[in-house]
Amino acid sequence: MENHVSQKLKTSIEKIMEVNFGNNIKNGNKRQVYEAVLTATNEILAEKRYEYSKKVKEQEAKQVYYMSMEFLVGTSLKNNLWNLEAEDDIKAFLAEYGFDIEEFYEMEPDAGLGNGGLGRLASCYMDSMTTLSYPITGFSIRYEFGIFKQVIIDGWQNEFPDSWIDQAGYWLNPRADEEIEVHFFGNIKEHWTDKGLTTEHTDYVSVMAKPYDLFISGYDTEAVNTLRLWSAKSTSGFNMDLFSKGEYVKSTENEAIASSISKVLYPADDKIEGKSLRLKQQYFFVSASLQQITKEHYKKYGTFESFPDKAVIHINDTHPSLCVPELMRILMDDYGYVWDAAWDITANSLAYTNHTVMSEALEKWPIDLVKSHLPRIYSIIEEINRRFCQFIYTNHPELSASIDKMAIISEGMVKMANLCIAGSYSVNGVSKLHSDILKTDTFHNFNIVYPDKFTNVTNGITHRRWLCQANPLLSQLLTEKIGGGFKKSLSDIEKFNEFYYDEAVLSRLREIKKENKKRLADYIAQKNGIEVNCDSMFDVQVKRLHEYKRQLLNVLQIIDLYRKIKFQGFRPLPQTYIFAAKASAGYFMAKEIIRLICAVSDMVERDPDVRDFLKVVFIADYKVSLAEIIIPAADISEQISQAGKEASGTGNMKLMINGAVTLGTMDGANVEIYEAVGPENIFIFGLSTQEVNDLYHRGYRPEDFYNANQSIRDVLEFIKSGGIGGKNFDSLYHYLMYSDPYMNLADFASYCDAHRRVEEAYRDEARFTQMSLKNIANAGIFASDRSVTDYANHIWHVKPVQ
Ligand code: 26V
Repeated sequence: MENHVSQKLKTSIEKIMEVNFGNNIKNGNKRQVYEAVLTATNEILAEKRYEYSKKVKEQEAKQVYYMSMEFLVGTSLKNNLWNLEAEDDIKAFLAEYGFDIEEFYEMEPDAGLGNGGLGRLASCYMDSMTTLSYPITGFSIRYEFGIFKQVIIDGWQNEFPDSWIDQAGYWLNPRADEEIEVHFFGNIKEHWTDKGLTTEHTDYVSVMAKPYDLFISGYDTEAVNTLRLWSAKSTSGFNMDLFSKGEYVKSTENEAIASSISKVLYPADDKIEGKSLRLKQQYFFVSASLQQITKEHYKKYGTFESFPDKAVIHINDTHPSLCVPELMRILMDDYGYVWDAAWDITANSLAYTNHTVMSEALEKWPIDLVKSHLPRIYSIIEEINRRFCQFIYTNHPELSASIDKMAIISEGMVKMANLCIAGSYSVNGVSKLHSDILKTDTFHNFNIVYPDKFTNVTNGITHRRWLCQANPLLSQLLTEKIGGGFKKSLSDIEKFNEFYYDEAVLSRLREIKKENKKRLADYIAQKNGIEVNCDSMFDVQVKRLHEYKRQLLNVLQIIDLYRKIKFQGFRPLPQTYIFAAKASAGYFMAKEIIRLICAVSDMVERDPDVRDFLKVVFIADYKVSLAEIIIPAADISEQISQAGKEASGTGNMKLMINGAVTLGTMDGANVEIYEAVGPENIFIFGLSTQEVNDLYHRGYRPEDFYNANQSIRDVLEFIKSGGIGGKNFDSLYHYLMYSDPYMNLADFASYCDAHRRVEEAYRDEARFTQMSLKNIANAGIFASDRSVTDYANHIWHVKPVQ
C-alpha cells in the first residue's frame, strides 16, 4: 500500500516540473527531475516542520540548542525518503519514467560541513533527537566551501575546494526575515546612569547574519527539527559613494570582508590556529544564534528568570565557548540584568562536551586578539576570570598554586575550556575512559571544585543511516529474523544473538558481506584501477589521518607481512588492507604517512610473488558517502590509537554494527565494545593507558624496542634503504627512531601477534561469522538514540513533544 506521503511527493514533483521548468517528468532531463525530487521532499519536510513547531510552542516545551562549528551532514535525499518511508514508492515512480533513483543519490554532493567525528556526531544526534521527537535546533555556519576534496597525485595529497551549494542548496531554506546583526571591533564606553554602570559598544563593524534552515527528518515521527546555518554578508552591500566615483572594486570591499566569515570550513584537526578569521567565525555564529534564542524567549515569556527551564544551550567542544560571555552580554547590555542575576541564568543554561584530551587541541586565544576583535566580550571574560580566581582563593586555597592552570585568562591567553567549565552546569566526556581521564587528569583540579558537574555520555551513531541505509541486505535479514522494531529501538538487535548457532543465518551473513565487498571492489576498480579479491579478508582503517591514530603502525605491520611473504616463504591468508583518510593540509607528517601507504600499495601491486596474498588500497576523498560504501564491506575494523588518546571514536561503532570485528587498543569506546562483545569477539593488543603513562614517565626509548625485535629492525632498515619502491622515507624513519610521541614501536610486537590471531580466527569461517554476529547483535548500546536519551534525561532535562 502506497502511503500518503508518497502520493503527495509525486504530485509535488509533477507540479515542480511544470512550474520550474515548464516541462513534465516524461520529457524532463535528469538534472530537472533531480531538482524536482529534492525540492518536493524539502517541501514535505517544511510542512511537517510547521505543524511540529506549532506543537512545541503550544506546549511551551523546553528546547535544546546545539551549538557546533561543524555538522557533517553528508547526503540527505536517501535519508529523508527513507525516514518518510517513501523510498520504494519514489524509486518505482521514477523508474516508470526511466530514471534510476541511485543515479540521483550519486548526483547529490555531501554537505561536508565538518572535519570528522565531532561533526558527524552532531548530525547523528540531530537525527536521533528528531526520531525520538525531542525539540532541538542545531546552529552552525553555512560554509560556502565544506571540507576540501582530496586528490592523490603520486602519493601526495592535494586539496581542492568543495563547492557543494549549487547541487545541494535545495535543502537550504533562506529566512531573510530573521537576519541578525553581529558587531565586531570598536570601543567600549562606560557610563553611570540611574540603573548603575552601563556599557556602550561604539564604532563597531557590523556584519549581517542571514539564516538558512535545513530541515532534519526523523523516522516514524511527526517531528521535524531544523539546523540553522548562518551566512555572513555586509550590512551595507556595496558602497554607493565609492561606486559612483568609479571605484568599483573598492566599493565591494566591505561585502568581501563580511562574506569571508562564512566562506570556508577550517580544515585542520592537527592543531588549533589562533587566526582572526576563525575567532570571527566563532563569535559570528554564537552571537547570531544567542540573539535569536533570547529574542524569541523574551517575546514569549517577558523575562529570563524562566530561561534555564525553557532552554539549554549545548556547547559542542570549546569552539562555541563564546556562548558564556555572549549570553552574559545580551542579558546585561540588551535586557538590563545585573551581573549576579545574569550569571545565575547563564551558568544554569549552558552545558559543555569535551571531545579531546590532546593538549594541542585545547583552544586558547591571545588576549590581544580577543580584546581587539571583541572588546565588550573581552571585558566580560575578564570579570568572569576575576570572580572565578577570587572564588578559588577563598574556597579552595589548596588550589592557589594551580591558579595559572585553572584561570580563564593566564599566560597571555584566554583558555576556552576553562571558560566553558566555569560557565556551564554540566561537563561531559564522550566515553567512559575519556570521561575518567577528564576527571582524574585533564581537569583534575576542576573536578575538586565542581565534582557534580562532571559526567559521561558515551557517543553513539544513527544506525538508520549506518546500518539500515548503508547496508540494506543486513537490515533486511535482521527484519526477517527479529522484526523491524530495531529501526526505532536498537536495543532489540540483541535478539539476533539467538541465531548464533543457526547455520542458515550464518551463511546469509557471509553472502551479505560478500555482496558488500563486491560493491566496494567495483568502486576500487573504478577509482584506483586495482582488482581486489573479494574472497580475501578486508581489513579497514578509515578515519582522519593523525599520528595518534597510528595509521603508521598499520603500515609497519603490512611491510613486515610483505617481507615475510617475499623473503621467508610465509603464506598468509589472502588479505586486503583498505585505508581512507584526509590529512590536514599543512600537516607534513600525516601527508608523509599517506605517501608511504600509497608507495606500499604500488610495491605490493607490482610484485607477483606477493600480490595474490596481499593488497593495499588507499581510497581518496574519504567522506560520509564513501564511508557508507566502505564500512558494510569490512571484515576487520582497525582502531589502533595509542591508549588514552582517542576520546571515543565512532567509526568503531559503525564498523561493529556492520559485522566487522574490532582489532584495537583499550582506548576510547573500544573499551565499551570489549565489554559488550566479550574478550572472545574482539582482538585487543598493546599498552593500556596506565602503561602508556608509565612508559612516558620512565622515558620512551624507541631503540630499546628496535634492539629487542628483529622484525622491527628489518622493517625499519628496509624503509631506510629505499625498499619501498626506491622512495625516500627518511622523515618517517627518524620519527619512529628518535621521537614518536605515540610509541608505535612499543606496540608493534603485540600488534603483529594480534594480526596472526585475526588470521587464525578468519580461517575458521564458521567461527569468524559467529564473532561477526556477536558484534552486530551487541551494538545496541551504541545507538545515538541511546546517547541522546542519556543527554535528555541526565543533562538537558527535556521531554519529547508528541
Ligand atoms: C583534534 C586534535 C587532535 C590533535 C591535536 C589537535 C587537534 C585539534 C582538533 C581536534 C579535533 C577536535 C575534536 C574532535 O573532533 N574530537 C573527536 O570527537 C569525536 C566525537 O566525540 C570522538 O569520537 C573522537 O574520538 C574525537 O577525536
